[in-house]
Amino acid sequence: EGHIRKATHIVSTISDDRGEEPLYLGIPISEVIQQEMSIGDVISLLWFKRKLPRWASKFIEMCLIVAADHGPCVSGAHNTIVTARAGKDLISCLCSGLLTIGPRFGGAIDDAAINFKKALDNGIPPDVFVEDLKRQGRRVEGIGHRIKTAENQDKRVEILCQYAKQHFPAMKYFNYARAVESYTLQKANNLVLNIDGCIGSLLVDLLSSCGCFSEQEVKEILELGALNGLFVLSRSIGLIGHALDQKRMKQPLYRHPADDVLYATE
Ligand code: Q5B
Repeated sequence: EGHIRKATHIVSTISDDRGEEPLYLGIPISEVIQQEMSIGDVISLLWFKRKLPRWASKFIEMCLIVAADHGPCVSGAHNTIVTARAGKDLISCLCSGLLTIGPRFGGAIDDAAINFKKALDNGIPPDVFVEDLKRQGRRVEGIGHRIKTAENQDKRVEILCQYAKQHFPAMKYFNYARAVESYTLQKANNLVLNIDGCIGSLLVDLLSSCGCFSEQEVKEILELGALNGLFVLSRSIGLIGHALDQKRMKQPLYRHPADDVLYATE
């Protein structure tokens, strides 16, 4: 008599821990190590379910490196520092920082990618794209920075752009994002293509030109919100660093100075 298969409550397609060693998309971790696969390759296997070409997984690693930290003053690091100084454990400090990642800070990658792609695919000129969003009362995701300007450019954007120029088969979405930046810079000099917009547009170029994904699959990856995951993963490195830094120095409880608050209650 044949076995009756019990209905399962969970379906999982990326890894398997039942055997002697874990499998990442069917590849035993010993083979991952033996083949000298990189962290970019592991991300590709577990997030995108593909083994990407070396130039592509190297780009993913570069994103992780350049976005790992941006000093103690940004929203995420600030939250982590305050939490560490309140005596909380490492995971709470990390989570507190991560929870600030969103549409204004670090979490604009997917929307930037989706918007730039849609606009270019539909042949919308950059100025029309910007003005359409403005009419809707929306900001251009991937554009604008608190301290970076046309005169004080973001080195991270430059580094990623240089790599893409040397290794990417195509850069049309990045070039479109740059054209949007040229237009927004006419409005204000801090409306630069920021790290989110740079990573977002270049990842659309990467996914569309690496030969591993159909058009539909690229859209699905963007809609899943996968690209913000890169900022989250990368910035976790810096946030953990900030938590350890504060704890190492035994910094006391933080209290914001009252003279830095406008009490507008009367
Ligand atoms: N205006 C980033 O704004 C920021 C506009 C815009 C149209 C825009 C803003 C924004 C879109 C989201 C985005 C990623 C909030 C940023 C990051 C990681 C980081 C962070 C770090 C790191 C900055 C002043 C005037 C207003 C606005 C107009 C501004 N942005 N118009 N499209 N995109 N961007 N986020 O300087 O007429 O006066 O009302 O939301 O891509 O998060 O290092 O700090 O690694 O940690 O605070 O790099 O650009 O300016 O909000 O006072 O606006 O500019 O409508 O116009 P600001 P605001 P008006 S990268």
